[in-house]
Amino acid sequence: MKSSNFPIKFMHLADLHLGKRQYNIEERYNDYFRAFKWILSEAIQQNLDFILVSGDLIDSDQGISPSVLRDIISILQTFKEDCTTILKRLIPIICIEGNHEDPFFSDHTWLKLLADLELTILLSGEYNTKNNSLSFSDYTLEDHSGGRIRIKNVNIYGVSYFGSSTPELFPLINKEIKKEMNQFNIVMMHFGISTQDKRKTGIDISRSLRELNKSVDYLALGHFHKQYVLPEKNPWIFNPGSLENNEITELESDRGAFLVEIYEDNSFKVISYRCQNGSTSDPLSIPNRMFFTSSPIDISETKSFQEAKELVVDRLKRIGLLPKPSSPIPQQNLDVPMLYFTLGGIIDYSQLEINITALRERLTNEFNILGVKILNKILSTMDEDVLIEGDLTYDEIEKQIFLSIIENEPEFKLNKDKIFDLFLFLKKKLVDKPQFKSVTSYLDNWFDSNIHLFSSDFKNLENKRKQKKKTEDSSEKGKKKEKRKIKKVKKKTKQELIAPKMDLELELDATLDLMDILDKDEEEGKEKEEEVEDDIIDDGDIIF
Ligand SMILES: [Mn+2]
Repeated sequence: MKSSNFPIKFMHLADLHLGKRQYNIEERYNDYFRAFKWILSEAIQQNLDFILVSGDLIDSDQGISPSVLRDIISILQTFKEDCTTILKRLIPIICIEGNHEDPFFSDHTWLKLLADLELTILLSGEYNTKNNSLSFSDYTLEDHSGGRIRIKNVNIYGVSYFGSSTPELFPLINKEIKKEMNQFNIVMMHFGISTQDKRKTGIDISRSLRELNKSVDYLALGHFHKQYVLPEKNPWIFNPGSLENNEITELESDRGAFLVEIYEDNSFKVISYRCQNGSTSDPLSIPNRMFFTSSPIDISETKSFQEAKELVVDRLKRIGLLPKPSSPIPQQNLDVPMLYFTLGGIIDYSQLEINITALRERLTNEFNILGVKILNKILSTMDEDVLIEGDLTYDEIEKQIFLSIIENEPEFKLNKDKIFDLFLFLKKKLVDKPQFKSVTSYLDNWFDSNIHLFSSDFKNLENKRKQKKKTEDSSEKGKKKEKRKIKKVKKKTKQELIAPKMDLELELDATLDLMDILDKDEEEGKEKEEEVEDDIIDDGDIIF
């Protein structure tokens, strides 16, 4: 081996969530692409050998539109062209599927499409249900699939998202991957380590996970949106964190990317890049959109909402939010901040006077901001049935409401945790762009595998429903009937194709997916949360 091969250099990224349009603001959509672009130009400057993306390259949870796909293709295409012009070679972008790429619900994902277009390489070790094994075939350009690729002295293995069944894979990976002389083994996976984020469901560091280190030099993780490296001594587990801020809590922790150099003796060095709140010229900082936050603003003392608006403006001025300049600063400038705060207090006038839209307009006119997200937690002495006690978060309120519905149903009450998870899942799948097909098949499968939880009365009901569905299907006449038959056959074939993955999914409590809903941006898209919160306060009632 020529020594000029070393060091081998790569960058490890995860959770880019391209396509996300946070708070439904156009420039926030662009921000995720901007962060990726920054990385790609750094990749060329650093003369990398390859780039790893450990899941959630695309935020396709609710499906993506043609224009999002066009933008993703375009950024990858441009990168390819730039590499060819500047480096006279390509820097492969190696991906795995994360939970946001929805590998469970389709047999052809957006990532697979990008791989087919040879814009990325998609690795996925194949899980075999029959003999409970995981195999890594070499990636081929003929069918753009495989579980393993070799670049110089590095073997890269990819495993797509497996939710809470992930620990079952560790022994299987251990069996498959061998440590060979002068070879560096990387495994890409999409899961979080439980100790690293208390708000999310993670995987414990078990003995079988630790054993991986015998054959794996670098475990390239994604999923949790914060940066961490484990263990402290001789680390081999790496999670770079998200590349842009996906939710307000992400401001609390480091996020970014890793630059890794592998040397001839198989030792390696990791350099950490950190995302910055606003523009920066630090070479190891990735510029992100500036977020300007304030501690909760209490309007208890105000006599009208008009007065409250002025109090808010005054308060924000005092804590340093810049007024609108005479000549506007372009919104592409990352220092034009996104404003985020909670409005609280107990007012003596009616909730009906509260007009968040008017307040938002007032602030947008007054200050140099990209947009504003206001959490409305105002209570009024005029409204009698105040539902909210104490300082509950949106998630807690949602949980209370779901549980109160569930506890009203004796059948559900016995298994309220499972039903609660199901509710969250359904909510996630039904808001924004409902995916009815996947919801119905998920529900059918859910009941099939959870029917033991219910009483015999309920089982009978469910059987009757299925019978009815069958009879309805068979009573359809002529062409319709034929069409349906064909559809059913197609569906069945499709189900068989995705069956192994579905089986795994169904065994788990779906918590990993569900946690994502809880953490999902409250205002994403159509400011649902605000409406919901307003509903609670206005009517003491809420309907999803
Ligand atoms: Mn993610």
